[in-house]
Amino acid sequence: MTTRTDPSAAPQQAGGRGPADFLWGVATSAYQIEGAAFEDGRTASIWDTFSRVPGAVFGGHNGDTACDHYHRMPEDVALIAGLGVDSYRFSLSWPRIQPGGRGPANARGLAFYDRLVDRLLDHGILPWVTLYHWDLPQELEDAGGWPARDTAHRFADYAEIAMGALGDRVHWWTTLNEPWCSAVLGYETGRHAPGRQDRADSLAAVHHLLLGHGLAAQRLRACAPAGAPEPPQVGITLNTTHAIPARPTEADRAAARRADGIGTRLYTDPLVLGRYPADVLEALAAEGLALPVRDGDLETIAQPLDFLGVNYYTSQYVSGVAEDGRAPDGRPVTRAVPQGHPVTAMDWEIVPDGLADHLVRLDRDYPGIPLYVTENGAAFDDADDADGAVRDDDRTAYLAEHIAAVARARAAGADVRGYFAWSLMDNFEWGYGYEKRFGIVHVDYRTQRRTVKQSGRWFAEHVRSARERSGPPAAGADGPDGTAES
Ligand code: IFM
Repeated sequence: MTTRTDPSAAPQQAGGRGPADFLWGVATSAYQIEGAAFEDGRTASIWDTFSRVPGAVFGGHNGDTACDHYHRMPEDVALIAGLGVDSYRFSLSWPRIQPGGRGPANARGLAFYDRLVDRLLDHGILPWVTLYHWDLPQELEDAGGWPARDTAHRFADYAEIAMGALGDRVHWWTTLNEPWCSAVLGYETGRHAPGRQDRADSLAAVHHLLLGHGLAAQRLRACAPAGAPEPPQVGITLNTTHAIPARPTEADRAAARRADGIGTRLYTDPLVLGRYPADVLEALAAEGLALPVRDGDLETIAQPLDFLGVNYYTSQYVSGVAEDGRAPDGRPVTRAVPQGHPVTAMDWEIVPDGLADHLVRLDRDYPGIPLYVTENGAAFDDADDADGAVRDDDRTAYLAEHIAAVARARAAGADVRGYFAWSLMDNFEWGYGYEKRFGIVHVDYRTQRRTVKQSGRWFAEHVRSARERSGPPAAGADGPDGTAES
């Protein structure tokens, strides 16, 4: 499946200090950090529009300035270099590169990413590009958005522009980040941009996002510059659902299977196996819903994956029994039942074992595809002390426990090849605005001052010692204070 035979090759291309077989990184996305929303020819994305809808985003916040990364990029790359990680995963802003989502490239927008990639490489940091992290050009939404089939074709054109500009230096390409969020939060619940609420549109969006992935993957491979040292590594990042029966009953097991179907297999099956899961299609049909699949679409979607990116934050415990014991409309019940685990500031239960189990399960059900944890991290209500230092023991423990879970998955045989902390720095957390902080670097939004938190220092030290041990995370990963190395 993968064309990459020497896993250490890419980090070495980037500057020569990659671990033998494990990639450590930090991640961000364009709208969440860049700011400069209307500079150098960038046009509006659906998030520029949505964040101006009264009540849509906490405090009326928006990404106009965000972390001002567009202007502070050199300082931020130095920060990443200081953490000593191998790779930086960032996304490109489609409306910055191709204003309006169609037509020619915007040279000034591309120039920013050109400078970013060069600077990363100068520091020996591997650039890992995500093409789409939710900032659809508003004009494409006005023309129908992801529920419209044409958007998938526009996405492939944009992928070609990006590859043409950066493909001589960028080796790792993620097409989409978390299509579940784009489709479900964007078009069904309306909690994310563009804020629509229509289940049929949401399902059409699922299919067209996956089709867009397939078309873009084909285009990236077809358009890779002839002079590039190796074929590009092309994959996708999913926030698959790790569903666990709340109790060991048949009803709860069936509910977990349904949650897994709609949250995981609806994406992984077409991408890897070239078919949608029959049980999910049947359940949708029972509701009078269907995916708008045309002949040949599934072949397009199932392009070979060089890797699968997995974003993991929590697990979902589910019950198949309604709270009052009844299923009012006769439909099967799939009800989330929190188990009383400690939670993050997002109210997400902290379940590190879920990450280990989920990686093992993906590796078992979709063998032969290298897995990368492309996001993992936590929001907590940080308090800085008088010196501006942030002692985020909670986030540090969260990272340590989840990195240990990755080690357990590897020990159980799962082919996990990298871990990216979400996020490099505090940033615009979508509907929560700047209220929720996920960074391992603190951002003072009044001054734009960056301060590495305790979790960032711990992560840097963990990466350094893991590299000394030759790469993979240790089975008994070190404690949050970095003192208990195995
Ligand atoms: O901040 C987001 C990111 O953009 C996508 N994955 C989840 C993160 C935390 O909610």
